[in-house]
Amino acid sequence: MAKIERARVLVTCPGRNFVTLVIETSDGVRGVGDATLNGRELAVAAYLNDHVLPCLIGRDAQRIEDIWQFLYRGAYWRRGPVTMTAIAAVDTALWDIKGKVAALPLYQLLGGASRESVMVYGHANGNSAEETVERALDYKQQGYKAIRLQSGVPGLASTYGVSKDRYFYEPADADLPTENVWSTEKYMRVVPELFAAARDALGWDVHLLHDVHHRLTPIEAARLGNDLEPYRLFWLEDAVVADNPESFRLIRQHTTTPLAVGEIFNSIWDAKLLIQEQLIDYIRATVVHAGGITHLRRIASFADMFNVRTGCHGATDLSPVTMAAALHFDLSVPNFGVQEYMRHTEETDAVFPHAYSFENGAMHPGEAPGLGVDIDEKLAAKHPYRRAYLPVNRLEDGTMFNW
Ligand code: EZ4
Ligand code: CO
Repeated sequence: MAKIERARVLVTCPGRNFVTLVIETSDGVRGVGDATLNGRELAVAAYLNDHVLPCLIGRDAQRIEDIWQFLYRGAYWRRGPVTMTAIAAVDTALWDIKGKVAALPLYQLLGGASRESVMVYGHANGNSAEETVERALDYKQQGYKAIRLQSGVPGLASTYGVSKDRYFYEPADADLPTENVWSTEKYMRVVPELFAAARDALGWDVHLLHDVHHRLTPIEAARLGNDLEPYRLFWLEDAVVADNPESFRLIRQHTTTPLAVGEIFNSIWDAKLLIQEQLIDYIRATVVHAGGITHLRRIASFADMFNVRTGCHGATDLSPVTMAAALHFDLSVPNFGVQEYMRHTEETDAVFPHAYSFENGAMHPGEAPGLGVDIDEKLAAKHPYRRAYLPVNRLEDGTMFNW
C-alpha cells in the first residue's frame, strides 16, 4: 500500500496568487491539487496546513472516495468555499497520483474520452461595443467557436469583465478592495446593442455568451433575457445572485435565453433546486471550488438527469492545475456543454508546466499520466504571496451592491 508520506502547501504569486497542494506517497509518486480561493487564499492554506494535512499522513493514497468522505463528513461543519476548496485540493492531488500509478491520463480513469476535444470560450471585451466586437472578430479568426462578450458601459468608470490588457483579465487588482460604481439602468441599455452589433459582424455560426456577474433582480434579468432572445445567446451567466434559487423560477417564466450559474457554488446542495426544477441550462461549478473531481462528477451526473450540461468556470484565478483537471473531466463527462478558458500569463505557465493544449477553439488535456501538470517549486518560491482583493461595487448613490 502506497501511503501518503508528505504533503505541503505552496503559495506563489507569478503575476497572481495561487495556492497549490503537493502530496507525496511512500512509493515516491507525487500529485498536485489547486487550492486557490481568489482574495481569500491564506484561509485555505491555513485550513489545509492546520486541519487537513495532519489527518492525511499515513493514509492509503488510493482511497480517494474514503478520504473525500472523511474530510467532508469528518469536519462536522460541512460545505463552504474554504472547506470545499481544501477538500478539492486533496481530491485532485489524489486523482493525479492514481493516474500516475496506473500510467494513464486522468480522463481514461473517468471512463475515457466522450468527445475528440473540449470546446472552450474566450473572452472578448472592450471599452465600447465596437471595440468588443472587433476583439470578438479576432477570437473568431483564432478559431474560437464560442466567445463571451463584455463591454464597458458609458457613464461608468469601470465594468466587470473589461480588462486593461487585451487577453489577460485580472479583477483581483489591489491590496485593498477597489471600489467600483454600478448602474443597472445604464448597463441594461448597452447589452442588447452590443449583441445586435456582434451578430451583424460575426454572423450566426459562433456561440455568443454574456456574464451579468450577479447584478440584476429577477425581473430585470427576465427583461434582459427577453431583450437578448433575437441574438440567440449560448448562455446568460449569473443573471442574479443565486443565494435564493427560487429567483430563477421568475426568470424562467419570461425568457428562453439559456441560463448558466454556479461558479461560486461549492456543493451539489447549492445547485439541487436549480437542477431538479430545470431552472438552468448549464452548471458552472468547477473542480477547485466544488470539492474536486469526485464531487463535480456527482453534480454532473445529477445534472444529466435534468438535461443540464456542464460549463466549468475557468478564469485566471483557477490555476493551470484546475485547468488540467477540468479538461480531463470535460473530455469524459457525457453532458459536457463548454469550458471557460482565460489563458494564463507566461509567468504563470512557467511555474505550472502542463500537457494540455489549445487548437482551433478547443482544448485537450494531453496524454501524460495523471493530470499532466506540475508545479516548479524552485520557480514558485521566487514569487512570494502578495495580498490582492477582488473589487467591491456601490450604486451611484453610495449603496453597497454586488460585485
Ligand atoms: O469574476 O473568477 O466567469 N468568470 C467570472 C470570473 C470571476 C472571477 C472571481 O475570482 O465571473 O471572472
Ligand atoms: Co462568471
